[in-house]
Amino acid sequence: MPNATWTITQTDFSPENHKAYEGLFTLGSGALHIRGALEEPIAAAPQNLHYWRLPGNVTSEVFREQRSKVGTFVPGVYGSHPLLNDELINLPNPLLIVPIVAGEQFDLDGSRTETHTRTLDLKTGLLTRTFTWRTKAGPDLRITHERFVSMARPRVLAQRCSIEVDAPTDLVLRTGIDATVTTNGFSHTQSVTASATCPHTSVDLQTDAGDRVRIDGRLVSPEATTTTSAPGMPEGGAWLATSVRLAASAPVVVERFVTIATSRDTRDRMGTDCNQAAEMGFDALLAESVEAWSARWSACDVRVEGDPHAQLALRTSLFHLFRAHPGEDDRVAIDAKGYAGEAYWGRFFWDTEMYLLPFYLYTEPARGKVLTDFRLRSLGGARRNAASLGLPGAKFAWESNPAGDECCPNWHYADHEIHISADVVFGIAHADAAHPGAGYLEGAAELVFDVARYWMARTATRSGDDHPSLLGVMGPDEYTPLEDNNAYTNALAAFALRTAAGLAERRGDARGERDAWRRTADTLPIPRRGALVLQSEGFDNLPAADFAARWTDRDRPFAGQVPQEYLYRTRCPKQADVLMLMWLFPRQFTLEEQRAAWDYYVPITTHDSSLSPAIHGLMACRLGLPDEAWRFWKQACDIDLRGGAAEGIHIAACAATWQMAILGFAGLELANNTETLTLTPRLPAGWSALEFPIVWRGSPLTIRVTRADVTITSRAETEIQTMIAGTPHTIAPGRPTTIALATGTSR
Ligand code: IFM
Repeated sequence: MPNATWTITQTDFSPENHKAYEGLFTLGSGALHIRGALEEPIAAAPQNLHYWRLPGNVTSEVFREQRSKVGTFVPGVYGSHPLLNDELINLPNPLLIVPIVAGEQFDLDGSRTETHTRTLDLKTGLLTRTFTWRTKAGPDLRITHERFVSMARPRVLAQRCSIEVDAPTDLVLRTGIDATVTTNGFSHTQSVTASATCPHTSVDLQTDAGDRVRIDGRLVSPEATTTTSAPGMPEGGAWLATSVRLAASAPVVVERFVTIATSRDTRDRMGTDCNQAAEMGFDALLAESVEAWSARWSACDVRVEGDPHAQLALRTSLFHLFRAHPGEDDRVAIDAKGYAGEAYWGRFFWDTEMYLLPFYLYTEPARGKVLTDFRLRSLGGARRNAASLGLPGAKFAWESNPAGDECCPNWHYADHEIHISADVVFGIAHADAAHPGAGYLEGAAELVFDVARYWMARTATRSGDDHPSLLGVMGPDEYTPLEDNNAYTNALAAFALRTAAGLAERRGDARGERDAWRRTADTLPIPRRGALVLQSEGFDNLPAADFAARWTDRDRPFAGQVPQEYLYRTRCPKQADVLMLMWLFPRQFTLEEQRAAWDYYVPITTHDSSLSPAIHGLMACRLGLPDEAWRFWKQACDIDLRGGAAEGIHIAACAATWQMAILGFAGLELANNTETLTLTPRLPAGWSALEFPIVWRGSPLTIRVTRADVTITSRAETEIQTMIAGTPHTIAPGRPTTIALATGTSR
């Protein structure tokens, strides 16, 4: 019986939900990601379609209706699309193991099956599929497929297929690599060579961006005849056909090992690992990979007692956060779909700093550093983006490719959603605060100064004003374009300017520039009406969107039910904007202001973005609104588990789920707001305990929060000062310290 808090099981196969499971069951290792497609093709869902995907409104984009979308992604391998700019390439599909009996090829749509089940074991990264195929020729085949992408050897995919029958049966297994897969309907293949020589298959391709990708497969199949030519072999790939005489109750087991190497790797890795993997075999590779997974789980697992669904939702998020991080490779970050789909073209957004980074900073700090190093590496692109607009300094891309170049094909986001440049600086400053002494800010001085120069050039003083403004911007609320003095953007830009000024001062740099940076930071306005912080100037003059009349189906995004034109001329924020600002800078706003913002923005916000509910949940925790916190947790925690993963994993929402548990329910304050480890627990009614490891300013700790107390076990070398539910405590290293929440006493 699988453990319900460690496994996701699918028994409900249907054309409607198949793509969502493909996304949810994506396996990966940081360096290779493979969607949870089936081992055999679905005839009704060809993967080689050519069509034009056009740049559309980002949220209400309607994706192509397709029963299945396979996906194989190697971070960093991008191609150039003539309309959409650079996109992550969906590489050839290496998964294929297709059973054929008496000429009938198994196809989940048309074949008769029984007890079809897939189970993803989150602890080990093993995906298992079992079913019985009732062939037209008569015999029933009991088939089990297992697969994993090795966390220990990140470019290795291992597969095992076991087949059992009750009566002797002749079976052909066609295995191989399909090199005809297109990305968003477009082929990025410049040239391709496919070859098969028993037991090897390989595809060697050159992308339109000049990268070389080599996929090698090796089959290990005892007691079988394998050939490279057999009737019906598909074109555009490398295939083997293995003929097996199945004897009753004597399962035949076939193993397959696939490696993917690219010209981004060092030369000696090209095409060598596959044989090594085959020599090790499935079980040994799995054992090694499970060990690597278990190290990740010990560093990060969050345990919820009293709520198995919340536990599963959190572990699902953690699973994808482990998988999606690129390891040591700082030439890339984590794309918006967590390398689990073609949506958002494999690009990097503000999601990196504001959603993903905190998780890594507080659990596996070296991985946090990879994300900030990525921005340092892509500074050249940010400078090109600024120069392309005739501006000095560095402007980070709203949708970045690995080189940092703006790839968003929609001008209103690309040119105007400029808060990203300040978000990048915020992320680096946050890392600096979370890991003092690690030199994050000093190491990023060039970046921080160039971003400040960009902000200085981007501000303007209107005639009649005595202060600078940021005009014509899009804040996090992407349904209100071209705002003047968006509060979030101004506050973040001011933060970036102050950070630059402080850094210049610490380095002893000349005064001129830094004084100007500070002056501008101090005079950029935050629009207000009484206690209410306005999203932007005149925001409250817009008419409210008529939700009652126009948002008839509350289960679908508002943007799918009204034209973009309506979104743009009414008040209906897509996501947290002012509340996001308040979440990040609690000390800049009084509780009265935060409450006024909550009362004003919550009723008009659509939460069309998956990035929205968790931030609202965090604010609800801070404002002491447990019912609201719970309502937003329910919206946020299982977006992909609930069927949302068809186009990829909402990886920022995965990280936001972690944030809601740790920063919301356990009430940990971010290190950029306090040097003292501060916890204000507010466990949901159904949770009896929440336990998690964190690294607090370099010190590894385990924190356990129950309804009655907080226990901190420190593995630090020195004492740690804490503030638990408003009472100060000193935590000594070594033994657990328990603080009673009612009395504030510790033992
Ligand atoms: O970065 C987000 C944005 O805030 C809302 N639309 C989707 C983007 C990618 O996740």
